[in-house]
Amino acid sequence: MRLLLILIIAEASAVDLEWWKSALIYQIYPRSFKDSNGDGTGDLNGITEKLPYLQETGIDAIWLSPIFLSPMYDAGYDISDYRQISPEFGTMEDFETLLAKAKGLGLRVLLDLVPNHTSNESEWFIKSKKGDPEYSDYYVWADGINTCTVGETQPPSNWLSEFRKSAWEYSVERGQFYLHQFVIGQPDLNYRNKRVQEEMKDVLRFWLDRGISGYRIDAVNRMYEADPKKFCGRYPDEPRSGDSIAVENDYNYLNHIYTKDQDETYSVIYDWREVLDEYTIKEAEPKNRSLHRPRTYNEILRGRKKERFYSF
Ligand SMILES: [Ca+2]
Ligand SMILES: [Ca+2]
Repeated sequence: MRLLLILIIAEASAVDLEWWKSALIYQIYPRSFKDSNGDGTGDLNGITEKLPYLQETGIDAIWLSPIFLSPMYDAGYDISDYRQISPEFGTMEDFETLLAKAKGLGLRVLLDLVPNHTSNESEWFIKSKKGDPEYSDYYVWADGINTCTVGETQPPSNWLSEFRKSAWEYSVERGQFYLHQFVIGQPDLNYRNKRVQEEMKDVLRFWLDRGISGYRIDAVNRMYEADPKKFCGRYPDEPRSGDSIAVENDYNYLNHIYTKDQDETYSVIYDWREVLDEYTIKEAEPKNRSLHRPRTYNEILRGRKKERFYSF
């Protein structure tokens, strides 16, 4: 199961700073929620139409499953541009209308952030595949392992995709393998590249600037993999899980000690917390500007400190 996380900004008054502690958050899957123009696909205007009804139900916020530009190989969790809305859902203007109406009704809007991977149709990935120096290191690329058989190259490690078989896909264009923890069309971003970290913080700000109240974050525990520098320059094989039901190539066949829950994830989450705090501080009264931060993300996961991160 993917580990999920929600980052939320606290807002103006002392009461509002605590809103997320007791908020009822309703998830909407836009494609099937409400089709406003009869083309068979749910859309933003359909959600906007239903906002008064949603308010009547007593919820405090809505969380929209991904609405971004995507070829939809994985229901929109394969994003080709984090800053654009998929035309099947509507336009930026439609989104701004939704936000304004929600605000008028006292409903907050959270968006789904999918930071682990983009779509392979992302401009970043297309440039990375070509070896563009600016984007070359945006994704997890690695050389294959040469075997005794002439011309045969094996993937860099035995890692498996969530959807079975190797998590590595060979790119003829680049002459290397790229990692995809999910489908082949979802190349994993490389968070060991500081530029990728900054890029994603800009994405966070892009939607916060438009007035959303926070993010639900998808597959956050897959953001980092083991650092090859600690393994003689190689990505280490994962051990067998011992799962008696799993067969070779099944995701559960291996124990994912090198592709999940890596400690480096916590520092990125703290960086994102700071981005959200920038917005909280902007909106808070001076008396509320002292914001408490939990000491470690580990503590939050253990439930010792349940501040502004939720995992479930
Ligand atoms: Ca529609
Ligand atoms: Ca990853």
